[in-house]
Amino acid sequence: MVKKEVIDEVTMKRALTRITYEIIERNYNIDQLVLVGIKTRGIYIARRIAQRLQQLENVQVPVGALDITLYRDDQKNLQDQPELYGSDIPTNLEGKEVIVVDDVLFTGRTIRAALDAIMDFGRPQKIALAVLIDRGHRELPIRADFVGKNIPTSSTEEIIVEMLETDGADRVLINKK
Ligand code: 3GP
Ligand code: 5GP
Ligand code: MG
Repeated sequence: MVKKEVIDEVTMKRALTRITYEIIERNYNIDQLVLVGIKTRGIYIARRIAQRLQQLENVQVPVGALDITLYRDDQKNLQDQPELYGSDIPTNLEGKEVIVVDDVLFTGRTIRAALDAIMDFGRPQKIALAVLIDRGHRELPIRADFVGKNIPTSSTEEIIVEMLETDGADRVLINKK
């Protein structure tokens, strides 16, 4: 196994700052904006984007959380249908402009499940997707509106996302098996 660092702390900071500027440029109705992070690291990324929106635009954007579990030990055990566990959405999403945030976009099935879950909280005006890493291999017609870095992978490679909140460091590694 060979692990190679593909994003360091400074690069991650810059990528999240750039995504925040892109969100601002996209002319969202910032009063209606809600960020929804997907379990663990997607939630941390959403919180960091919200922090930057506060610093840059002086707005407090609510951050919600979705817990979608794929139940997998390795690539071969990928379940077709990710299961929804818990969610903590701070506000009714009716008419809101929602940005779903995740660490890694892979097959797209997690995001499809997230879209389903979000609709249970009301009908948003629009939904976009922000991810730190797009590693390719989509199995559904889903793409991200905001991407930190595209990292084309083979199906045996794995992206390891480390974040200060859980892993004591901010960096992304690629694990070539
Ligand atoms: P996350 O909860 O921060 O997204 O799926 C549980 C964790 O395992 C995830 O953390 C994810 O980052 C990590 N992980 C690493 N490789 C994979 C993978 O191939 N599939 C899934 N679902 N998670 C992976
Ligand atoms: P998808 O549903 O698009 O196949 O996978 C997206 C989810 O699975 C993300 O939330 C992510 O946590 C996880 N995932 C899939 N592949 C990887 C990977 O290579 N590395 C990491 N860290 N997470 C992955
Ligand atoms: Mg994830």
